Amino acid sequence: MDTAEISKPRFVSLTEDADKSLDDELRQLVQTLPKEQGWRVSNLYLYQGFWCTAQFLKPVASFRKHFRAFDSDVIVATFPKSGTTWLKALAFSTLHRNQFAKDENPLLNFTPHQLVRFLEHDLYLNNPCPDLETICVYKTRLFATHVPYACLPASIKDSNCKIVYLCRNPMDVFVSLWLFTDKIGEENQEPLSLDKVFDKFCRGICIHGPFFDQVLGYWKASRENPDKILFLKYEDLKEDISCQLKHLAMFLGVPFTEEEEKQGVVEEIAKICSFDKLQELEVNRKGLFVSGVPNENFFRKGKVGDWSNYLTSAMVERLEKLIQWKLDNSGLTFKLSSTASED
Ligand code: PAP
Repeated sequence: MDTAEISKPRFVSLTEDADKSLDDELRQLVQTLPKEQGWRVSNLYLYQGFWCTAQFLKPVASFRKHFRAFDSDVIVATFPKSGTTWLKALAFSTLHRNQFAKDENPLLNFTPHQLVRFLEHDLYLNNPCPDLETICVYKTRLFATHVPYACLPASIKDSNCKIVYLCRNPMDVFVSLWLFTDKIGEENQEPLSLDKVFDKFCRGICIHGPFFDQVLGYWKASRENPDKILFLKYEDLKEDISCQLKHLAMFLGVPFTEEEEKQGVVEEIAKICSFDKLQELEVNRKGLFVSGVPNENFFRKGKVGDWSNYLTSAMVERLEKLIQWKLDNSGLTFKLSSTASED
C-alpha cells in the first residue's frame, strides 16, 4: 500500500457493481426497503429497523443467518463513534490478560480492530461463512458489532454468551461521526454541511441509526438480563476507568485478584488502552482499517463534551429536547460534559 493511497482515504462507495454482487434475494429486498440519501454518496436502506448501506446488507444477513454463538463468547456492541476502539482494547486486555506476558500485550503491535474483529464490518464482509475457529486464537472468542440488539442472531440472544454494550452521549457521537465521515470523503466532494447532517441524525438517518433506538434496545435488554448484558457509558469510563475495569472483569467472569490489584494490573490495562497510549503507537498511526479508512482516524480527541466546540445553541436545544423525549421513563441518562477529574 503506498502512501499516496493512504493519504486519499475513501469508503468503498455503493456502485452498480457492488449492487450487482448482492444475492438475488437481497437485490429484490433492496427494492422494497425504505431508502434515504446517506451522509455521503451512498444510499441508506432501512433494514431490520436500522439504516445500512447496500454494501452491508449481505454481511449483516450472513452474520444473522450463519453465526452460531458459543456460551463462552463475548460480544462488544456499540453505536459507531461511541468508543468502540477503546472498548475493544479494554475487553481484549482484560479477558486475555493471562495469555500473554505483562509487557507483551498484543495491543503494542496490532490495532484494537485487528484483535477484536467486527462481525458484519469485517469477518462477514466478503465471506458468508468465515472459519471463526481458525480466526480466533484466544481461549474465549471476542467479537464486535454495531448491529442493534433486536437484529442480533438468535443464537447470541438464546445462548449464555455475554454482551458488553458501550454507549456515549449523542452530542459527542454526532460530532465524532460527522468529522469522521467528512474526513474520509472524496477529495472533490463538498464538505458535509453540519446543518444537513445534524438534521438527518436527529431524524435517525445515519449509518446504524436511529441512535436512540439502538441505545434503548441494548439498555432495555440489559435491564431485563443484567447477567448477560453489561451496559457501560463512555463518560463513566472517562471518569473512573479503574472502577469500570473491575466491573467489566467481574462481569466477564475474570475478576482481578487481590494480588493483581496490588501489582497494579488494573492501572496497567487502563494505561495501555488509554487514548494517549493507543494514539501514539505506530500500529495505530499507520495502515488502514478493512474499509480502507486510515487507522489514525479512529483517534481524534477522545474527550467528553467536545460537541460544545461545534454545535450551535439551536442544535443543542433540539438534541436536548430529543434526549428528554426519547429517554423519558427509560431510566437512562447521558452525561453531556466532562467532570473535573477527566484527563
Ligand atoms: P467506530 O467507528 O469503530 O465505532 P470508535 O472508536 O467508537 O470507532 O470511534 C472513535 C472515537 O473514539 C473517537 O472519538 P472523538 O472523535 O470524539 O475523538 C476517538 O477519539 C475515540 N477513542 C478512540 N480510542 C479511544 C480511547 N482509547 N479512549 C477514549 N476515546 C477513544
